[in-house]
Amino acid sequence: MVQPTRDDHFSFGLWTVGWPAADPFGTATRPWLDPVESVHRLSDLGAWGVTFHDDDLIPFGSSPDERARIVARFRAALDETGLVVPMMTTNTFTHPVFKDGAFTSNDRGVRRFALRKILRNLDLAAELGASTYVFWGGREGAEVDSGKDIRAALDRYREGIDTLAAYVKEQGYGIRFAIEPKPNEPRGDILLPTVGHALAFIAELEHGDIVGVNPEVGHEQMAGLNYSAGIAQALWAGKLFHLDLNGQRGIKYDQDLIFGHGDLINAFSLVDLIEHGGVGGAPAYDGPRHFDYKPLRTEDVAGVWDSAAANMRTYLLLRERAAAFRADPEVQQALATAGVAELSTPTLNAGETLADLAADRSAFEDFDVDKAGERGYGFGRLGQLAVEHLMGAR
Ligand code: 3MF
Ligand code: MG
Ligand code: MG
Ligand code: MG
Repeated sequence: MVQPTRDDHFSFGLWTVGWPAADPFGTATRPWLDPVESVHRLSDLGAWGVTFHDDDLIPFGSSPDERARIVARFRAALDETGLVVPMMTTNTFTHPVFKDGAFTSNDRGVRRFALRKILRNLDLAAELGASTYVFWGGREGAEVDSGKDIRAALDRYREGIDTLAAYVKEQGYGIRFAIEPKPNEPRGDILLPTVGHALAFIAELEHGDIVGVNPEVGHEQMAGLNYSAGIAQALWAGKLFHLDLNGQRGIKYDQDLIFGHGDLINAFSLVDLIEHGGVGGAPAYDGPRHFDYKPLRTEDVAGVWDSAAANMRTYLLLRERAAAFRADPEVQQALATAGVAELSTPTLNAGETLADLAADRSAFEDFDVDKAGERGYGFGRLGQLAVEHLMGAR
């Protein structure tokens, strides 16, 4: 039951297990990891997919010949293992050329170069069968308010995304875009800092129909927000195209811990939501369960694979715990006491007008506000039941 299988749709970024663990204060603690080895190891662990930035696979500046050779070798590993590439993305943050952004660099030449870099990788994404293309704009932002015209930056962001989305439609690639919000790091302030900002931006796009979000646990929590609530709003908007699972402990730098190694209660509610939040308790999200974490800098190569397995194991354990929570009659009783299902009933009756409501004495004149104000919702009891299931105490 806690053994991952392909049906679980677990995927990992090449940059996660492949992180050599250089940080702003120290050099790498682990050797370069061959992406082909990552494909084999992830497959052996029961993962289903692998994702990557162009430069994770093909070093920046490779010649066309080198690029073709690297891609052919990678593709052979995919064929051998059966691993799929559900998502791809572009590195528009490492090279110094992107230090002021890609879509939103003040330097127009940089913006044009970025479009070309993304375009080339989009063609590869289509070739490899990726269905989602992620945009994380880590350098799209500023530290000095007067140095960036935010409205012009958003115009250029929109221009970039719309231009590429139109291209994907013309080519018939069937790829959807997913914007990954993050409040800060590496820029002091990043554009589209939260799920809410990204959804508002998407509403302004010409080709917003194929653009959704890729929310990351740690990124929302860095902004002090509730990740599973953000995921619920993305689902409500029909925009949850992908997600990045990991762990974060509070409002600080982006920790990229193993999934669950942060706010475990929120990880539980997230798994409960995506596995049981659909109609009749069906999954609310059927896309990849994608991990964007970093093996701790203290780990050796064996620790890398232990931590990769840990992400999947934690997810599966939470899925088991969430199923037990849903099946528990006491939980069902607590949900009823809290009136959770009642919120799905529209506030007005079918066909009822505001005039009808105004004429309904039971809604106002005869409504017992004191009694309604005395009601206990029992949310605390419900929360405790969740914690007890999470702890394996029930
Ligand atoms: C940074 C991230 C990114 C994105 C990736 C897009 C390097 O905090 O989370 O990882 O996830 O660029 O998929
Ligand atoms: Mg991140
Ligand atoms: Mg992170
Ligand atoms: Mg991420």
